[in-house]
Amino acid sequence: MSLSTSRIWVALGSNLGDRESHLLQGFQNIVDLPSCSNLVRSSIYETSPMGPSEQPDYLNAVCAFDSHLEPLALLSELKRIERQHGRIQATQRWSARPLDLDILLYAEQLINVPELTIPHVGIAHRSFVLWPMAELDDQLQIPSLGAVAELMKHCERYGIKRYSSGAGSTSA
Ligand code: A4P
Ligand code: MG
Repeated sequence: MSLSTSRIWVALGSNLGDRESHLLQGFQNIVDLPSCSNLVRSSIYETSPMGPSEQPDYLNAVCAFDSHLEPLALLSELKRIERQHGRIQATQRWSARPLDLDILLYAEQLINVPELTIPHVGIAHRSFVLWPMAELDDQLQIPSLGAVAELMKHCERYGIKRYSSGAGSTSA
């Protein structure tokens, strides 16, 4: 029996240590998941911090891939990858971190359980998510929120600038 896959979008963020390496290795860690195919990734962008301002600037990017991992199983795999990158559970919300992995979209699903909200709650207000998503698919529609291109017109920019290109697929 073949398992059906879903198109999944994940955001990556880093503002501690070698930020670019955390993101590049993070893409590879996702490619290496038990079920992941057809991964495409955006360029890497630099943004000033949303939330507490006395922390380093972030590098941010997104990727999209196909997987048959269920949403909560995927979340637990992503948390495992965050820990591999030295992430410790911070007491302060939105504190600096070597690698943050957020599930942005899981196909067309709307999920609202204590551990997981999809689409991710921040999407509509974050340039560092919308810009890289639009780079990969400028026609993308976010379930219940609308077109990425439209959301980009109204969101806070956080001084976003492209840090490095290299959009494309990452091989296993
Ligand atoms: N959770 C619920 N929904 C999701 C989802 N869709 N994906 C739960 C991932 N996790 C989700 O997350 C806290 C809990 O959210 C998880 O245990 C999971 O069950 P966390 O990663 O442990 O903590 P966090 O990241 O500090 O909290 P939060 O509220 O998720 O923060 P965000 O939204 O990740 O924002 N500024 C810039 N420029 N760039 C950034 O990337 N990121 C943050 C953190 C703050 N400022 C930033 C950036
Ligand atoms: Mg997070």
